[in-house]
Amino acid sequence: MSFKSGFVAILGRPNVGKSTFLNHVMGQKIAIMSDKVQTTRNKIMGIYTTDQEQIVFIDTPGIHKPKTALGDFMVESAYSTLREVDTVLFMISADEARGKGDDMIMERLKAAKVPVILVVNKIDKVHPDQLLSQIDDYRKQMDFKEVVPISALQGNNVSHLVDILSENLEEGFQYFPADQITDHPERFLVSEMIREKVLLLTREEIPHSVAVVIDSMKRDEETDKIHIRATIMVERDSQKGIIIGKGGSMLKKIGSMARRDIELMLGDKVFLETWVKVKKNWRDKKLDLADFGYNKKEY
Ligand SMILES: Nc1nc2c(ncn2[C@@H]2O[C@H](COP(=O)(O)OP(=O)(O)OP(=O)(O)O)[C@@H](O)[C@H]2O)c(=O)[nH]1
Ligand SMILES: [Mg+2]
Repeated sequence: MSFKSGFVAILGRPNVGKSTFLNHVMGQKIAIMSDKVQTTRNKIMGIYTTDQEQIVFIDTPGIHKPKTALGDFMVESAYSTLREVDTVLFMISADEARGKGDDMIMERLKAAKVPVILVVNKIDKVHPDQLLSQIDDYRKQMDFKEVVPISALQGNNVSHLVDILSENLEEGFQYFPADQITDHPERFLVSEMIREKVLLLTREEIPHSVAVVIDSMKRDEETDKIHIRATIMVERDSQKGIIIGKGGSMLKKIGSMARRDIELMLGDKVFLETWVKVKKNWRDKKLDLADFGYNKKEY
């Protein structure tokens, strides 16, 4: 049998569960997840390979009305996938009614003329009757190739969705080696895991104001551990105080939680050192954005 492959983008509003879905399919954490909106900031590939096929999933930042240059970057990078993929998974949340944001996304999807599968996620949160009326409502808005209800968190119907994608793949190359799971370097995943812990442990504007930069990452021959130095960037002095916490307690917590995840990912012992720095309004400064990995060249 010949090899099949294809590119699939996962698009939708923030917080609907796009990254949770990607991680479930991949069986490991590639994209960080949180209960805050706008968690994902870059396109992230999850490369799913079997003997007969390769599906390249592209997780994207949640589409929202941008208020900063970072927001512009995020939304544009999400939409840029429309030029690169064979199929779009348009993900919505079963417990949220259709809103203006969803309508706007559907307008863009219609214009892109790419096959779209409506994925209704978080079905564990609603009664089946509510699900049916929501699907009815969406079907009236545009023509979907398929409609698939899932729970990315519990895994319900996720493999069925992957089967549907498999059936629709065309003959094609194996674009990436079978053991490659993502397009980002380890350093990116490490910085994201640190940012995930900040998202988990802080509230309000802090999650949005934080970027993480890896200053260095190398094996220390003496201790035989990977020594990582990372800087957590914030936008204001007050935020720096919160991230450091009383007597450094918050930073310690962020560091030890992140270290555990990083060790799991790298399969190695890690020594993680973190600093906190203020970069005023970095989310609106093009140069800072590029420095922190939010570079237009990325899409
Ligand atoms: N109950 C329930 N919660 C879910 C499900 N899928 C995701 N979640 C939760 O929804 C929240 C958002 O998940 P993410 O995967 O970060 O969402 P996202 O769409 O990638 O969000 P952005 O990156 O901000 O666009 C997290 O708290 C998840 O645990 C699901 O199937 N059921
Ligand atoms: Mg995400």
